[in-house]
Amino acid sequence: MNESMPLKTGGQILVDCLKIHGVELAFCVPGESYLAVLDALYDVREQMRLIVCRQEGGAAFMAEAFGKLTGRPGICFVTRGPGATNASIGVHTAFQDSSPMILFVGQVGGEVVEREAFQEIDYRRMYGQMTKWVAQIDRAERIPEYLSHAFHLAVSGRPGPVVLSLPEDMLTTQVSTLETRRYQRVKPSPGSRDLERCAQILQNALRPLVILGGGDWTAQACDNVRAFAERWNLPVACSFRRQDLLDNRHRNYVGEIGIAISPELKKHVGEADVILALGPRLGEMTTGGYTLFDLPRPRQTLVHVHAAAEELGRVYQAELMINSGMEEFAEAARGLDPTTDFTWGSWTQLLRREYLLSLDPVPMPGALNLSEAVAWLRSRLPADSIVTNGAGNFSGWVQRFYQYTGFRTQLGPTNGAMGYGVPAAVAAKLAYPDRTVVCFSGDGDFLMTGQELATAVQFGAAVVFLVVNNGMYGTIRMHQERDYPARTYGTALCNPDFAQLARAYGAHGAVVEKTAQFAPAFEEALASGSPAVLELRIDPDAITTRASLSAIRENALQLTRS
Ligand SMILES: Cc1ncc(C[n+]2csc(CCOP(=O)(O)OP(=O)(O)O)c2C)c(N)n1
Ligand SMILES: [Mg+2]
Repeated sequence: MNESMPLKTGGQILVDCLKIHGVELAFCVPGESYLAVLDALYDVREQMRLIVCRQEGGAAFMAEAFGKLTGRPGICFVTRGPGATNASIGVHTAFQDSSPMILFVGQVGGEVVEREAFQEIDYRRMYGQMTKWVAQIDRAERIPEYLSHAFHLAVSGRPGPVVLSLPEDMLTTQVSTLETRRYQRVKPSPGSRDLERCAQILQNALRPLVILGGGDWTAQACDNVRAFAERWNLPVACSFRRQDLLDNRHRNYVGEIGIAISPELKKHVGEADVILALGPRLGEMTTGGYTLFDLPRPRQTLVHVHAAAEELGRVYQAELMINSGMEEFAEAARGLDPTTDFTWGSWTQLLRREYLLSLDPVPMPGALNLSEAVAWLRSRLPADSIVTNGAGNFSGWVQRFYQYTGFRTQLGPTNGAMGYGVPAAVAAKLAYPDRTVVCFSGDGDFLMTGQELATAVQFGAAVVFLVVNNGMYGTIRMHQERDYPARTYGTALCNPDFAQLARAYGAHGAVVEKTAQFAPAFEEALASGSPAVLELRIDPDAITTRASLSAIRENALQLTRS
């Protein structure tokens, strides 16, 4: 039964609602526009930890990473105009990565609204295309209703971000409200006829391939999919930066279908006769820029399962489309039994064998070989470690040579947002202090959010940050050499001394220049018990795991000559 509550400020009501919805951790950069919320957070400081960050981009990335990691909406508070614009990168990431998140933004009071008052922005227009919902709470007594809708929306269907704008006068008004209940996760389940069809399509397959992806997963769903893959002996690939949906050490895991898909796996995708896509949108990164599968009807029999009905049939017209939550589908799939023996045992084995071969370290220009360093980490890191990365070519080394060990051991931006790795790692360490957290950044990437090292030090988030330094925005340089060879421009970087920079923040810092130095330097970083930065100085020629920069340039020059 609803009960009327005593008089409280809008700020207090909002924080009461966060408590009811189970929020224990929130990220912010403060602003005078939401002082009333900060004041209410002061009262619950023992139950709800507030992490104060150095830039709203960092705070929003942390909230996104928390949402991605836990499946519960990551909470972020930022101030008006400049705060909101800084935070937008995290919101965009949550949108493209399908991560539940709620961003609260301060707003000018009703008495001055629409005058372009100080720092005023209409958030509905600003955030319209990168959120599931943007709204402004104009009446404090309706805060519980808005928050209930925000939490439900953030996790429903395809999870994603919600932005709620908080006019200053609304936050200080005293009102009484009705009680609210905690949100629930509500998802569609697959119908029995769909499941039968799915089993039938699989049963008739010669060379099936499963692709796991998207953002609606839980540990339980991953475990059920593992059992399903084992029962049917299916080869399982993961989409771009979703490599942790099946333990890569599992005999059915066969690699990543992302921008750096192995040439062998790419060939096998073309040879497959049935594709069972569980969760991915089948977006640009998972389809090699919409070239891996024929448009709009792939040659392969496509079964597409997605939590959002609106993603089904959007680009690819599947033979069978199933609108289901991943947990619901995975549980049902675990119960599917093959009726006769299937014939693709050697196909699964072949794909697995090729994946294992792709893990062997490769030669690399320079004295520090990243494939060797990552191969060492693979055997050194505890199985529940979380490995984060930002965007840039450096991420190719960890994504190829590391073996992610299961659900949410990887945090990477599928929208390619530079600067993601550092704040994501800080959020992961704060959410799971007992797990080892390692962050891979590039030199360009690190300095986009490196100021959150201060947050890591302030809140004791002992992450090991690896900065792969090649003195350039390497990815762009690579594209430059491909398209405009030998005309390097706007991509070179003059970097600080990263180890000294780390020490200035109060973190541990060291430089690694040779492969043999990596293991002892990593052990020392870990043993420091504090946030630690290892600058990994690599040869700029080592641009990808498969080609050198000079070879790319030479190739392009030859093409222009011929
Ligand atoms: C926020 C943001 N800005 C710009 C880009 C475009 N971009 C993609 S990769 C890249 C360079 C990355 O440089 P670095 O971190 O040094 O990694 P490297 O490619 O050198 O390994 C740039 C500028 C982006 N993806 N995200
Ligand atoms: Mg670089």
